[in-house]
Amino acid sequence: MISNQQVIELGNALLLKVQLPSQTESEALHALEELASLATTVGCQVKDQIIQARPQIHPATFVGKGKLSAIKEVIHHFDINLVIVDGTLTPKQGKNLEDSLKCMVWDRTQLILEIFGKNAKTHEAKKQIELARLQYMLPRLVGMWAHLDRERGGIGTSRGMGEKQIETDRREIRSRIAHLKGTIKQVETEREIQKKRRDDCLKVSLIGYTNAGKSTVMNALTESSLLVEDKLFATLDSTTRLLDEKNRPQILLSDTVGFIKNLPHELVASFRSTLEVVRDADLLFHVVDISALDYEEHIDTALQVLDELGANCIPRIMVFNKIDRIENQTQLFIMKKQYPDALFISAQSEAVTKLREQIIHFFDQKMETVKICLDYQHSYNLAHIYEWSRVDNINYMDDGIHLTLTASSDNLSRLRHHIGSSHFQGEQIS
Ligand SMILES: Nc1nc2c(ncn2[C@@H]2O[C@H](COP(=O)(O)OP(=O)(O)OP(=O)(O)O)[C@@H](O)[C@H]2O)c(=O)[nH]1
Ligand SMILES: [Mg+2]
Repeated sequence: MISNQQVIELGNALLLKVQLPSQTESEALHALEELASLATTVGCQVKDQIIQARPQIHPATFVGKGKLSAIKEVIHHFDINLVIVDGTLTPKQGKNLEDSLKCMVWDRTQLILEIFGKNAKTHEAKKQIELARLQYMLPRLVGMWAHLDRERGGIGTSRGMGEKQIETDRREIRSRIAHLKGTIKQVETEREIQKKRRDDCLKVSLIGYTNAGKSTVMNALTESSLLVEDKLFATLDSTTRLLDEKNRPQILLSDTVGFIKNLPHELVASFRSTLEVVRDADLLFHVVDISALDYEEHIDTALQVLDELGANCIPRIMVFNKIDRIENQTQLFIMKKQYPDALFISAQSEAVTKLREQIIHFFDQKMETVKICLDYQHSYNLAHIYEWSRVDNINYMDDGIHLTLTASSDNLSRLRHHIGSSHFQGEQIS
């Protein structure tokens, strides 16, 4: 029923951009570079790109009408199958462009949705993408079925087949959307239960622009083998692993979906639950690809997304990655001055393990060390003590078990509540 779910042969692509007066030429070129990376990720071969400087987006055809014939020539010359527009097309613009260019036209949103669709691995991610796609498609059905009416004598003469088909599709899509929302809600509830189980642990999330190297860092720190690719949106699900077997309380590290500027709002909504792990973190590692030309824009985008997620108050450590790609040592020196608290690493080198020490150090600073005396009657509480704190010293004396332990203030409150504050000797060591 839905043409968008068919496997589409993606061949030669042409990129199209309108440069508005608010944008410089180099900004426009950067935006097209990113669009080209997205297009390559989805499997297209980018043959050419066209930038048109205009005071505003044309309401009917996105680019100026006069530009269409030049675009048609390029389509013909390079045998283009797909035109990709940098921006969001209204349903009307999309339809008009396809009609005029006689070629498939996508906007940036559809391109990103396509990548997400290709890369989704888990059941949950697949449902989230399907939901985002259907929401995107709902107002665009008119364009998809118009050919049925054209074939049967044109729109407007009578209620055509296409129009009826649209109504059927709309109904089906709406009911599918409702079903998907229900399924996703259920997964969220399950996640909520898991979250409660993890409340005893300290949580660190790796966040940052897509392709910054988050999964590479995750693999190095947790000896995992998550997919790492020089492509955008290799990761679509959050993965959580134990950082260090021995550390108490336990520290969990999560890898998350990468951010991108102007993330389609359909996807922001769908991925809100996947990104819950970010909102729930005690510490964020903000990974930045230092070799990206527009890394500052990447930083801003990440900060905006954190803001939208309500995660901007969580302590954050900047991690500038891929320093092996920086030849100009002066640039590195200046950046270190500019970001004195940041870490500069190459996730592909051994030195990445220093991040683990940084994480442990960060939490250690927030820990308190206390002494307690547990009488033998209450020794069954030792299991909780070992689970929620780090036992620095333990002595079995005549009057009970003397312990020196270090834990976060949350876990200490929990222990006080659990085993009774009378066991705490009141002496706080640090
Ligand atoms: N030269 C260099 N390449 C790196 C480094 N870290 C990661 N990469 C490469 O950068 C690309 C992206 O790495 P990933 O770890 O997949 O990046 P990510 O942030 O998880 O990306 P998404 O999941 O797609 O958002 C891969 O080709 C990595 O091999 C590094 O320190 N130096
Ligand atoms: Mg990744």
